[in-house]
Amino acid sequence: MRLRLILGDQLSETVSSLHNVDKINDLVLICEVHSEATYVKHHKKKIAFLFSAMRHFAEDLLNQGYNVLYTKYDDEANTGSLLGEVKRVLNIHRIEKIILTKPNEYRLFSEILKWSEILGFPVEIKDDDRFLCTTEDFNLWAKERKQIRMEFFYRNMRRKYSILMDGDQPIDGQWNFDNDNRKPPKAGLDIPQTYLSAPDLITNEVLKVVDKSFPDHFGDLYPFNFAVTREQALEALEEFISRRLQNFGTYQDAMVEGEPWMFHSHISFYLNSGLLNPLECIKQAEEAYHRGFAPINAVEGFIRQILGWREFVRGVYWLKMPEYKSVNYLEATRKLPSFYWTGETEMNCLHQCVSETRENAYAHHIQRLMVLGNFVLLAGIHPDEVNEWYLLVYADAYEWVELPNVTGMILFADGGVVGSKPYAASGAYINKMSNYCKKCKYKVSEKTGPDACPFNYLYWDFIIRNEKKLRSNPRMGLIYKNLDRMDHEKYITIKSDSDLFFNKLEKDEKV
Ligand code: FAD
Ligand code: DLZ
Ligand code: SF4
Repeated sequence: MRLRLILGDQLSETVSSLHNVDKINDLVLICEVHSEATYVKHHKKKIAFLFSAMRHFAEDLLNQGYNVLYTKYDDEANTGSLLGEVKRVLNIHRIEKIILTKPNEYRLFSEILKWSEILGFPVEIKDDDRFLCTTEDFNLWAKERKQIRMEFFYRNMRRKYSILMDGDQPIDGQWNFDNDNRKPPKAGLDIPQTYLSAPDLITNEVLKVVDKSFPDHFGDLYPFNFAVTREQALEALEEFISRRLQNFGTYQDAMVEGEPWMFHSHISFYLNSGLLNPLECIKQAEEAYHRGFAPINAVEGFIRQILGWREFVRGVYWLKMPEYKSVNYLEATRKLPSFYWTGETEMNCLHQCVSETRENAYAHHIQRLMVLGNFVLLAGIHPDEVNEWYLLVYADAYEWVELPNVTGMILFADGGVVGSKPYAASGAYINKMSNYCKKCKYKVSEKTGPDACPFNYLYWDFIIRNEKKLRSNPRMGLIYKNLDRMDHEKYITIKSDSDLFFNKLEKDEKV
């Protein structure tokens, strides 16, 4: 009898830990445990989503004749840790071997590597083949290059999987159609509602447990409408393809007050937990293009996120860990302001994005990157503080995907592994891509002074503060030329406005 342990983000029947399973004799173990639910104080919706999806997945396996052992969070005998639960099974059943798929976080992977010695038992860790690029292939690809760039990795992946290809050339003659994408929102945009699923009995039971057991965790638990089964996740994907994909590219970077979902797919929760697999999402989008249902700029843009970015950041994570967790290239030191938890700030863009994050355990990419991310970059918040926040507030967050996006993409703390330059921007970018500034106390058109948009002076303060590290970056040359041309008085005002702002942050005064 072999014990097949399945983790909360491994909810795929095709997961490698179930390969060659003997349904009658093998035992499948799935457990809700305190250690995984609290290694950071995950958003309540994230815990509810995973517990409910785990329970539904276990039920599905049971119905198919698997031998499933399931530990509920509030079971009296629950030891609270994965190792404790495995020990409990070993004490009762005659197990020859433990089999599991490699955890997607270094933290848990390194713990489990010790299990065999602790337990005196064989533990087989299989690769996670739900990804489209193995870590070995990624490492080989990276080793051959002085600099790794997503765009070239993505082209290889397009070729490898023959996605949107015409022989060995990209369909429609281009790899990338971003020139047609990323338009500002226009008034009166008709944005479809995201997929909503009504909680069933299992989900309602989970919601009660989460409500009772995690009162001090961030976020609103209700309303809860996530998909929690593979069938529902497939419906969510189908809804995206039929209702939002057409506009995905055009409005990929647009932000509208009160519209948290825009034309994005909202499938990251399902992809990262295993309810959906990446290739089926890519194929469905590709098929929509071939049917003439969605334009190439939308389909290519969407596919690039999954075949390109998602696989790329996972590759970077395993290539660079564990050192990657402690890099701080720009030597940022500040604490995360309290308004990242409360939403209480006069800066309307941040108020909107934090509030939506609290309500939905979701924010779309450009909110994460250019509002929430831009601010922590410009303000010089320490990477540990920022990483912890991003890891706990989003229902799709696991370190393998969160860390490279935060440390690499938004903070430039890796000195240029993920991105070639920091994504720093002034208020003008947010004003162009959203309607947030219209209702803001600050004036985006003012560069300095008490009414000026803080992003405007903080942007230059960031450029000045990090001159030693960034001036030699060829992609920053123009910006430093502009700094050289800046008149002295403006330079001094930028510094004093920024100091004033940072003083307020330090004293936790409302900004
Ligand atoms: P869509 O915009 O519809 O994109 C489709 C899919 O592409 C996503 O579901 C996701 O699987 C993939 N994708 C898109 N961009 C990225 C990216 N940069 N990296 C990896 N995959 C990507 N994504 C997570 O899944 N988990 C995280 O913890 C996470 N943290 C992030 C932190 C920051 C600071 C930033 C800038 C981005 C982060 N992302 C993360 C990437 C991206 O923002 C989310 O994947 C996306 O917003 C999820 O919403 P969606 O499913 O509607 O995505
Ligand atoms: C995120 C999470 C949570 C909240 N709870 C559990 C759990 O109770 N049991 C479990 O097996 N997994 C859980 N997970 C997912 C794990 O944290 C995830 O498998 C690792 O972080 C590796 O990615
Ligand atoms: Fe954000 Fe500045 Fe616009 Fe206010 S004015 S919403 S702070 S970008």
